[in-house]
Amino acid sequence: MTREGAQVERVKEGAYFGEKALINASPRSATATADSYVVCYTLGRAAFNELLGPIEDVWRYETLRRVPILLNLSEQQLFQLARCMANRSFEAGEVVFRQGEVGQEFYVVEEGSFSITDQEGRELATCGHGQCFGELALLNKEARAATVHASTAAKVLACTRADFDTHLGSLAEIRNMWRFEALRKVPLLTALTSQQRLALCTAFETRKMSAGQAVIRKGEQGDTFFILEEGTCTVVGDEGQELGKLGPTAYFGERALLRNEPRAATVTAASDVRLLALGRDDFTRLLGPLNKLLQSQAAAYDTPTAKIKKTLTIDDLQHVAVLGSGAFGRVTLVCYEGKYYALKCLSKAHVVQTGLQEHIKRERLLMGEFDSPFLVNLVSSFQDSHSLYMVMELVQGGEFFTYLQNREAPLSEDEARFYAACVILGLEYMHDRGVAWRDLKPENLLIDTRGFLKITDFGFAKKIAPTGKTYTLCGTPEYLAPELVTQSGHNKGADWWSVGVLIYEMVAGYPPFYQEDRVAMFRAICSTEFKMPQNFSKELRDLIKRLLVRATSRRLGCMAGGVAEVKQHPWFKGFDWDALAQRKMKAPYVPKVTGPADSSNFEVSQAAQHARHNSRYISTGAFKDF
Ligand code: ISQ
Repeated sequence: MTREGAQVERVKEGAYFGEKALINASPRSATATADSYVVCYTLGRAAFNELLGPIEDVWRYETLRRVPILLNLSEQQLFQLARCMANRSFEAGEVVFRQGEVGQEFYVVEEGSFSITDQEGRELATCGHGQCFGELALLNKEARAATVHASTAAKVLACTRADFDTHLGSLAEIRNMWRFEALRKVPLLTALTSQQRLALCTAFETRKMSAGQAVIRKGEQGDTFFILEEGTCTVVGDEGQELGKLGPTAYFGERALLRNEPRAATVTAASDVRLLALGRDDFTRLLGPLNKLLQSQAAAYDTPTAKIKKTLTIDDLQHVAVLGSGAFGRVTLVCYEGKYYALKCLSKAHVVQTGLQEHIKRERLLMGEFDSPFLVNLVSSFQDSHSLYMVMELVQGGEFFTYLQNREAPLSEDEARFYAACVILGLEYMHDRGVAWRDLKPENLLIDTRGFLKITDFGFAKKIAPTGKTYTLCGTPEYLAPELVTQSGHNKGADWWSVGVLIYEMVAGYPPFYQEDRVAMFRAICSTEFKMPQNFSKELRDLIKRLLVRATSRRLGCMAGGVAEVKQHPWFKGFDWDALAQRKMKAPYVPKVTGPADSSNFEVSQAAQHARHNSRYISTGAFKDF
């Protein structure tokens, strides 16, 4: 497809085009030229209307069908909504509504993007195709909480409060539907059935708190369990020091309920927050099925991965063994108060020389926010005049890279599915928090003592607004997405490309675009078709074909269904995602670990490690000549 001679898109088998001119009754906005012999099916307006109804309604229905918060609506409700929604256009810069105004409409973005800002003009979020805004004022019968303006020329579908009520039932019901969707994202609740989650929606009460207010106080008797819906909270220690940050979907307060103990910590609102609160009776009644899980997680607070509260110095840690050394530091196994950890040590001089200050700062900040069984968690951090230190939970099974290298044959599809699923849950956790990882490769995956994978190394991870793009070149050549190679802007979608490369490599034994010559490899990533090995199943071929899609708008994981599109792909049919999330699954390989100080799975020659990391690592700004 070209516009004024420049290519705007390449359309392949299965794609459609030409709908815009039909919907808008406008001239064609681009020229479509066949690159090769092609066969197209065509449908005129009259036939379309006769068979499917007015194209405008069908088109709106198609947009609404992909809006996450409307996923629970029936087809009929969606069609009704599609019929009553009005098309609106906005010029770049035009304000849709301002903070404090009374809200009467909600909007679904069809084209372009919008910026959501606070009173001081700070951007809180952006909103693009398939996303919606303005619903909160309708749901909560409140004034608009922020100002929204179009950041590009944009089109939306708008729906009034009256239409909402008429076609979708009471707002209370919708609010629960919204909440039902939001609760799906809370990792703790993945084990609940939809029925149980629905019951929770009605039992939760919304509480709002202002920045600085204490939500729970250490020592108090606790009768409420909280899930953070919006904003951030800080866990505060005895001397007022920050022990951790909590973001949306984080929960707290369960320990006092489970153990009938006073609150173990103080949690204060770091920003204005909206919380879901559940009283003791409802907690026992509705979260009964999670009791075991909650008990074990509460117990886990006391295990080695619990944050170390004291500010450490290097002298507090006893050196045990070297686990690895990379381009800008080394990781050692250390002991502190009888427990074992991995210590990452980075030379300040080296960090400054290589200009990686920002990367390291970002890694430390993000790791401080993260807490997931599929990520290597940060326990403490400190610095001295020479070095920066990060104390992490110890993962003893070695690098996944070493495991793959030492095998005599590639993985079976069942084995690869397990490892891919661990990575997908780790990515889901990061993406839910607005973070793109951008450094997926087998070297950055560690095997824990039970055989599950954990993601490590967050130096390239970055917070990206949902529709935002970023342009830093980073990652490993074999795993680079084409939009990274061409530096045309990338977001979380680049991670889904890398998942495709990883799955391919696990089952084939080599990555899909591998070439000795790097420039040739980059060219291949951007332009060449790849071959699918004979032994790949039909489902695997389809999955890879959908992940290794050059256009991010059509790549699996990047569309409106998000990670669910990947998890629900036929290759994962029958895979028990809940069991994996709760780590109740048997791993295909369980490493040999003889005790808490055993470092033998990391015993790879140091020279080999150096060479490998150096060859795979690309620093910012390389390839200026490419
Ligand atoms: C072991 N455990 C946790 C993190 C690590 C990072 C690098 C190498 C080994 C590790």
